[in-house]
Formats: sequence, structure tokens, C-alpha cells
Amino acid sequence: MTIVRFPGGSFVFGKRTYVMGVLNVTPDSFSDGGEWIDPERALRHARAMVREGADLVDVGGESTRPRARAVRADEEIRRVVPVIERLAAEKILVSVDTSKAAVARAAFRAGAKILNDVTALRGDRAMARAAADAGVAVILMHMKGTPRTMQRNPAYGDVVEEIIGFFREILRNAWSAGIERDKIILDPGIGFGKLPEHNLEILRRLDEFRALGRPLAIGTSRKSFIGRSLGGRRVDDRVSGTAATVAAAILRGADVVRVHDVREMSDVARMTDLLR
Ligand code: HH2
Repeated sequence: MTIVRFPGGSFVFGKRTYVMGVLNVTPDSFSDGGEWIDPERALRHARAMVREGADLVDVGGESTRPRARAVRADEEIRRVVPVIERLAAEKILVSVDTSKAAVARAAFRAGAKILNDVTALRGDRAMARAAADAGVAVILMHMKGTPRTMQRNPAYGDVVEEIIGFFREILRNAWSAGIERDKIILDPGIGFGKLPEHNLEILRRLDEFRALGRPLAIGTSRKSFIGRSLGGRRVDDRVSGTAATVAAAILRGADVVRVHDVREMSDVARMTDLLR
């Protein structure tokens, strides 16, 4: 059992899988862009995800898909903070999906208890300090390149070994920046600078990341490698493919699954937990 504490609570990993519902308050996210940009709709959707089994809601105000438009910190804050404040007031556990320290600080003040940083603290030099000061739990994700460049022919020797090496360095850097090791959750970053075969390899060998001694999060939900693997399924037709990846990831040791289709994936997680 591994305990990861955040202000006011903790995750107890090892007993069951935590379901993280995605809430993109953006006009341009790859699967739900524009759907939740209105704060009232975003709140209704977040509450519905919690009713359907989400343990926490991951609120993001900037799309990370390739070629997404960069968003200024003030705009990102304007999108996410009102939603986080309301969710926190309703005692809903919130993570903030951002790589900007100013946005993270504003989100923590509004009540977010977890940082989800797809740049693993490398996007903004002030980020580690912001997370350490707030005492939040942090999800650190692997990405090769930047969202702008990551899908230009990503190449690896051994993709799993390379990501494990990256995590070892990130853990050292986070620790020297004042973030306690036992606050950290690692995520191999499905789709971030990876070809479909890299994503499949990571999922097949997910158990190897256990050697790092930290809980694992994984985000496969509706991603394009699922569409490609199934002969060109569109983004709204990848639920079953997502379910297969969620089940496989849990059987190989995933602790947190980041998903859009919370009702379906909570069932998959509960059922797979019983089979693990
Ligand atoms: N994937 C996305 C965004 N954030 N965070 C973690 N920890 N792991 C992931 O795999 C991950 C993530 C991309 O998905 P989405 O938020 O739906 O799309 P967009 O970045 O276009 O908003």
C-alpha cells in the first residue's frame, strides 16, 4: 500500500484504482473541446462525473494536443479558477492540469489539491516551488519534445527504458526542488511524443515502471492510437477501445486512470480491480 497525501486528504494506492474524470474548460481539446467552456455546463458535467464514479476531477484550461493554440496564463486562470472554486466548495477533489506556475498557484488558492503537469515541472522553472509551497500531490508526466513538436517522428531505442531513465532524473530534480518523493505520481504520457506502437509497448510493459516505487497514472482515454489500432475509429467511437486499455493498464499496475467516459470506465475499473 502506498499513501500519497495532499492538503486535507490522501490517496491509498494498492487497494483499488482511482478514476480521474477529465474536464477541459477549453475551446479546442481533442475530444471534448468547446463542450465545457461555459462554467455552468462545466460544473454540471463535473458533478455528473462524480456521481458516475470519478474520485477526482482534472480541470484543464489549455489543450495539449499537437498544434493547439498557446494560452496566456491570465486567460487560463480565467477559465479554470471559477470552476475549481465552485467544485472545491462542493468538496469535490480537484487536480489542475497546467504547466504554468501562475495558473497552478491560482488553482491551489481556489482549492485544487493536486497538480497534473504534463511537462513534469520542466515547462516553468517556478512550478516546483509553487507545488512545494502548497504541499499538493503532483502527477508528473513524460513527454518527448513539446506539444508543438512531439509528434514529428518520435524515435526511441527502448521506449520503456528511456521513460524510466527520464523519471529517475525527474524524481531527483523534484526532490532537490523541495517536493517530497511521497507526493509524486508518475505518468508515462500516452500519446505525448509516441507513435501508436510506442503507446502499445508502454501499456504491455507498464509493470516495469513499478520499479520506480511510485504510483502510476495513465491517460489513454479516446486517444488517436486507439482509433488507428481499430482501423480509423473517430474520437467519439473509441469507448470500447479505451475500456480495453484501462483494464490492461490496471492489471499491470496502474493506480489512477484519467478518462472522459467516467460511467463506463468506473465499471471497467471496479470490475478489473476484482480480477487483479
Ligand atoms: N493527456 C492529456 C492531457 N493531460 N495528463 C496526464 N497526466 N496524462 C495524460 O495522458 C494526459 C494529461 C490529453 O488529453 P485531453 O485533456 O483530453 O486533451 P487536450 O490536451 O487536447 O485538452
